[in-house]
Amino acid sequence: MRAHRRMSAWATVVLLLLLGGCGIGDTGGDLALNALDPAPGSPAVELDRLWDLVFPIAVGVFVLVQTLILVAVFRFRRRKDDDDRQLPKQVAGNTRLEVLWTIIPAVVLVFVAIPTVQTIFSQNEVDDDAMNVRVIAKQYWFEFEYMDEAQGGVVTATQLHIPTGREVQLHMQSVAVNQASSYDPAAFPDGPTGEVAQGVIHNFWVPRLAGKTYIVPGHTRTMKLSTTEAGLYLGQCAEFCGLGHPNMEFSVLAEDPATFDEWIAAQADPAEVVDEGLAAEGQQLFNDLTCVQCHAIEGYPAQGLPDGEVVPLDEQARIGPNLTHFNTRDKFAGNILETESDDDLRRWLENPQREKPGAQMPNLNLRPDQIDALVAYMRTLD
Ligand code: HEC
Ligand SMILES: [Cu+2]
Repeated sequence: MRAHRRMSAWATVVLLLLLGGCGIGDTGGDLALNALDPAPGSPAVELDRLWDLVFPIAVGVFVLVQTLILVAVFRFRRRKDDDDRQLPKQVAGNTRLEVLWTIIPAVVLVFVAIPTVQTIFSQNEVDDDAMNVRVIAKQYWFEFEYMDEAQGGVVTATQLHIPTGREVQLHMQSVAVNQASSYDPAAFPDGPTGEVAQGVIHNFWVPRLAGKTYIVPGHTRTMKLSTTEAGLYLGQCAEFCGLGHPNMEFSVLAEDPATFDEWIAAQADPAEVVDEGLAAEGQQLFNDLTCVQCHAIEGYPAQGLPDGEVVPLDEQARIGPNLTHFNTRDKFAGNILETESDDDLRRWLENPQREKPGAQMPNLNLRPDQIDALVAYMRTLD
């Protein structure tokens, strides 16, 4: 009786775990990190098709094998009246059986392997007119740099904009956060170098758009993204990369090409210089409190230069995100805080590690009045 009760307790636990799995994918509505709900026209569609083929086969094999094991265990178990000294009937060397159970799995494996290998290759086939974007994985956020002339070298963080209906080729690299303040592509040939201080391994994953790709230090890893459906697609670093890993999120915003071009044009504009008020104080503090040593703001009135002269973007610091158009991303600090919220921004400036454990921005022990001025200045960065 007691064994019976223990069995049902275990059965309940297993059932609850299984049912828990059913919730995954539904919890985030349309934005869920759900590889089984691929965006139309994305590489993830092919992966989903492969899943639809392989998963039922795998389940079939699993059920068949487990059933045969259970049948054998129960049918041939030791019975009370069994003679202990007598061996069971020996059946080794049945040629027909052995040929069958070699050929059938081989056929199943070949049937699965052909579309799998085809898919692996087609995942990396890119149109000639694909748009090229460099993805720089840092601890713990992603930087995106548009590489083609048409996009004018725009640099942004955490939210990658892509046009619908066009393939995007990502060139992904990992960089230690305190390195490469101004980024040098020549330092990244397609192979291990050992010369540049590298970052750690990250993994770029936007489940509804494409498979996972490791970003391995010292290499440039490529990956294809595309979709025909405008929308916001969530992404997550899928490899443990340090303390901030669970908060290393990002998003891909797919927009129709006209909207995308407008966005690019706006991103290429420098920030406006502020002349008066609290925001102007913040603009000055941005220099005095060392923010400029880690963050770029295109058009920022640099100290010590003749009036009206600015430091070009590619000579500015790239340790933290480019803040030139900070207000245009919906979230910041690795997609965990709301850009719109003054409260979130204040809390970030007060103590970055409290908001995002492991964050590589130091706590600068800012006074509340300094934070007021900095927030006022940040709000001009549209
Ligand atoms: C030592 C380098 C360093 C200094 C100095 C620094 N930051 Fe940062 N900052 C970072 C890094 C790195 C991040 C990214 C952290 C993350 O998301 O994990 C960041 C993130 C931010 C963000 C969020 C940006 C985004 O889009 O995610 C803001 C805003 C910001 N810093 C403002 C400031 C201000 C204002 C100052 C000066 C008071 C400052 N930072 C000083 C390194 C620095
Ligand atoms: Cu990571």
